[in-house]
Amino acid sequence: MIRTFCTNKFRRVTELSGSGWSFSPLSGEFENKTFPVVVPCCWESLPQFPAYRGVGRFSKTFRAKGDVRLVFQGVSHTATVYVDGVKLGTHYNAFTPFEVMAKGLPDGEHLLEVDADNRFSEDSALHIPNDYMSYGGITRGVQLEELDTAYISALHAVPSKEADGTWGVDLSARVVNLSDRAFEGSLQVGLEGLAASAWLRVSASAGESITVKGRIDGLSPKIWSPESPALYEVSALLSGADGVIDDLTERIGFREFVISGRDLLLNGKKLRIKGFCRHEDHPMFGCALPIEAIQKDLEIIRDLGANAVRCTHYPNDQLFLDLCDEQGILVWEENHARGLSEENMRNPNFEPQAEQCIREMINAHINHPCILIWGILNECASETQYGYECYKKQYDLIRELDPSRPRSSASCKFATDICFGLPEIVSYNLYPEWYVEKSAKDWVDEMYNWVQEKSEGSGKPFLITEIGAGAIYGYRTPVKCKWSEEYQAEALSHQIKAVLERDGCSGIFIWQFCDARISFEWFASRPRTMNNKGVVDEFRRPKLSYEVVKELYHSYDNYF
Ligand code: ADA
Repeated sequence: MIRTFCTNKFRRVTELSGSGWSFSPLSGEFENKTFPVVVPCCWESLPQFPAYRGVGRFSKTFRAKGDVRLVFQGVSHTATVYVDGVKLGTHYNAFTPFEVMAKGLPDGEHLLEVDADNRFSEDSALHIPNDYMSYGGITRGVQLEELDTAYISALHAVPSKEADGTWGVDLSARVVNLSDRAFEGSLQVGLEGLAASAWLRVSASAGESITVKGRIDGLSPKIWSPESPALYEVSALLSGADGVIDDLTERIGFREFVISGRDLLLNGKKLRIKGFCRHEDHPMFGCALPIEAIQKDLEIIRDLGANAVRCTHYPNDQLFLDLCDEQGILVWEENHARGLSEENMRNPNFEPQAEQCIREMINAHINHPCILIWGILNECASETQYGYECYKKQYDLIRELDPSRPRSSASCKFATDICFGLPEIVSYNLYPEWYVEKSAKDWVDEMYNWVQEKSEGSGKPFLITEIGAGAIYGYRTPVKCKWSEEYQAEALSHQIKAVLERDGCSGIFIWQFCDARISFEWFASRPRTMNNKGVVDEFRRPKLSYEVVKELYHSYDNYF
């Protein structure tokens, strides 16, 4: 499963996720031995490869003919794709989708081979030993598309509210002409259930990709909100001289998310964010969670009284975002980065890889109404001038690609951060009563006041994007010392109250939803080679803090 709804009724699409794949490591004890696997697959979830760092080859045969597009939702972390032994393309970063084209395939059976590489090196500026795991494998869905002479490679539909209370949708479609002749045609874009459509002319020279834009106005749709997440399908039909040759359906929601002084207004109401930071991580699946496992996480998150999830620290699977759209769960999504120093950011691969991630994230996810905020560069070098230049470039890129959403970045640079003048929202990761021996109230107040009195973030909406404490599941002691479940429950109680009672603070994301695996090459002092700050453990077993968080979160409304 790639999406939770049907994206193509005309285009010939075959899902390649599922069985029929074989996996073979290209080095180590089992070199070139083959293992039957189901894709998506992290090889670390296979009994023989819990800690394999290297290149693994996934192979599968398929039947098709003509111009074939292979779309990968995620390969971790560097992919090289071959069809019938011919290299078609490569891609860096586990967390964004990419495609390769096999042109002019003869009718019949073909061999697809995908080499996934999860090694660390200077070539990889974002996947580095870290407080999360860089897995290996084809970690999200794969689909094969047999295309006609031209196709719609992206369809963006961004709603906006007019002064008179009606709504419009800005349309932008990318059309690729695969043929060696000019393409003349049209794009019919319809909004299901709203009896509205637009007709756009398409004219592309041989082999050209073009973007056509349009707008539909005067709409009176149902509004998307956490309480009532109304969704609408936007369907585009591409026609040439001989009729329809391609189609693509996307899904949107009509909601207004704006900033008013220090406040975040969702559909005109002052929003209170009560969230969790969540890694895509599971002991049975690695980062390749099936939709059933994702849904279980969302059911627990809703049971805890949360209304939001921060995708830490990378773009998430479309399936997760589709479910959040359908269930009214608010999302902060961010590009891939965690804790990069200025030295890390000076890796010549850093800026191109970080900017590619932003482009691919926004191109793939711009239509999701659940995404309220675009984040960048979690806890990177926002205290240095070099870091400031990188932050500015990335904020500017987000503004260019999607002017409809506010931007922010989770900082741990406390009173040395020099980047708060750049984003619309100021965000801090604070760990009072864990890393910082101060009371939650004192530390939250101290940083809030510093921002208002000494930074360029004064008067902007203020979020706590991480706060929490560690607990080893099952470690209980009347001593209530750190790592005990009792200590975590007490610390979170202080932290949640300190944040949600802080005047001027618009919300909180607890670090973190569940315990998650870390790179074994990283922080040796992490017990169990895990980040143990989950409110549930990696198997989603609740810790003592679960009921404390649940009672507190439910006691605060979604709106001030
Ligand atoms: C940082 C970081 C998180 C996690 C957390 C922790 O805030 O952003 O990824 O590492 O610290 O558990 O210490």
